Amino acid sequence: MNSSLSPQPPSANELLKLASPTLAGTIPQALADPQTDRFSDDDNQFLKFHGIYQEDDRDLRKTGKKYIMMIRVRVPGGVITPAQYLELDRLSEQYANRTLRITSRQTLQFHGVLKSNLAVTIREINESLLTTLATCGDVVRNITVSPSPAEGTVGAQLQAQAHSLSEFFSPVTPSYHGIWLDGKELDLNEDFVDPIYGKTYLPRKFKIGFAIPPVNDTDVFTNDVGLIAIVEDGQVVGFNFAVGGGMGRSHNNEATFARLADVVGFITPEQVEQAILATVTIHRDFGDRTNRKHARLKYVIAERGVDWFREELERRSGIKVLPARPAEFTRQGDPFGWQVQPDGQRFLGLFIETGRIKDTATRQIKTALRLIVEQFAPEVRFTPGNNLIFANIAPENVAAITAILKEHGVALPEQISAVRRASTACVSLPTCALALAESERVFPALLTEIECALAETGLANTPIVTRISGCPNGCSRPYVAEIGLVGKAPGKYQLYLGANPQGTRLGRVWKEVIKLEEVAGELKPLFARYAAERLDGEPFGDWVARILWNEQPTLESK
Ligand code: SRM
Ligand code: SF4
Repeated sequence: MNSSLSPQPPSANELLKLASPTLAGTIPQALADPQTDRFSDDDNQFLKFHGIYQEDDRDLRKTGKKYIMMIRVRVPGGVITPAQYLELDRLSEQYANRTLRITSRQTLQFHGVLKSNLAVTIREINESLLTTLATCGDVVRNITVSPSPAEGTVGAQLQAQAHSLSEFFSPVTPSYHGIWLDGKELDLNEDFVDPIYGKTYLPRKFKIGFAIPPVNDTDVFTNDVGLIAIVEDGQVVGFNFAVGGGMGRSHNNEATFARLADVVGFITPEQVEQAILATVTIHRDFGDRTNRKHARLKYVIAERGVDWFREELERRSGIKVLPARPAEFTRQGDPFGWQVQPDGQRFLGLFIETGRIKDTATRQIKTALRLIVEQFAPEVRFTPGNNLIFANIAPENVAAITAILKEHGVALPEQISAVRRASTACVSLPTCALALAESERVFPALLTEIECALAETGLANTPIVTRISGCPNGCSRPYVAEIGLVGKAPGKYQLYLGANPQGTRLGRVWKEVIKLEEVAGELKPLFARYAAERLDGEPFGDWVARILWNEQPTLESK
């Protein structure tokens, strides 16, 4: 099935990229036309490279399709300044649906931006020294890094490396600046060739993540390239280099599957850029350009093998990959509550339900966060668990910040159950065009039912990584959750069990179809057995793998 042998014609996206390698399409013309509230389907493909998705509110379809845009900001490593946070907050009020959505790759999304407000929003994002370029599309996406300020200099080293890689892999097309920032007449030169990506860019998206053992907070093995930091005497001496991870699959298509990255070997920090460049070009040259469902690097690795990949990487980069160093993960998950940084300052890990920063009648979290940033100017960090960290806070400000949160009805992490804190949901309805079932909107209530089932079986406050996605693309990474729900149809899900809490094992299908209202009832007897049969300290996912998988050896990781 590889591209070079395949008799299939290139996919429609490949022809589009070939025809407009600057990625401009006819976006400038559509933007200048006030008569239309939308872009053409072809331009929609180009918009993605600029960080924009054309969507509609699916709840309102019956009254006629009204187009709205989602904008994704690039935030390598998830860290922004207080001034940038306040500006993004302001833009969300002025041009979007008054919410900010923290994503599972540590970025921020605006939802509900009208076409008429698109250019001004993008321009003002750039004026705050952030960009939206390459947060979507067939290029290197936002790079994830362990967000905990407790990592000190090691964390800072990785942040710096992520920023430099993000620059290095940024497409050089002049169209982003031309369309959104300069408003200049564009030279839509069909001969334009990106120096890394070539004329047709990558066959598909490409994701890079860093993790610092023992915490796998970025789900490092779900990336196309995962870099596992090896730390000696408080310094990063190199990385175990892993390739070929990815979550996306399709229902009833066995040729598509979730996959964890394989560790290829050890490289030094100085070799990282060249090793990833070689990997990106391997994806560029060997990825499937005929079938977008088979186009991720993971399929190249699955079909050609790690040894082939290592040889190809060494040939292209001149790097001699050394044997992997010992590195062990003990858990996924974000840091919560007040904690001390290595420099003595404080940080606060806040739980943001489903990553959505918004005010409600009972909880004004958006206002509270704004007030805290205005008054105390903490650094703001977004986590891969869709949560938020305030960093670099003077110890004397802890009480005042805690008081602001309380005044606005924001629960502190210690008031939230362990299962809820370990849980994530993808965006799904109403904005996601690919959603088959609800996710973000139904998850809080489902978690309440799961909390009850845990309490009734004597397991109150047990941390079980639970994730839901509205379709098999797996944007919340449900296949590495101890309990994973994957949307199949309205109200119906696949139920996955048995991944481990450190994110190094995929779950297996326990129920091919389950209704949302049946999920807690299905889990409760399993919780009861787990409570009775678990070994000392054994997590739920490990008990499932030890007991249930042996009882039902037919269960498969699909
Ligand atoms: Fe995703 C597509 C949201 C992380 C796998 N994802 C989408 C789109 C853009 C739908 C679309 O193409 O029309 C969703 C936008 C909905 C909306 O209204 O906001 C969407 N993905 C998200 C976010 C916002 C989910 C979240 O709850 O945080 C995450 C944004 C991350 C970011 O800031 O860049 C997000 N998506 C992921 C992840 C997790 C990760 O990267 O760690 C995955 C699984 C890992 C992987 O890539 O394999 C993921 N998203 C997909 C896929 C399947 C790709 C595949 O290989 O098959 C799609 C569909 C596609 O690309 O065609 C997709
Ligand atoms: Fe949309 Fe599916 Fe991703 Fe959820 S998992 S945001 S439904 S593409």
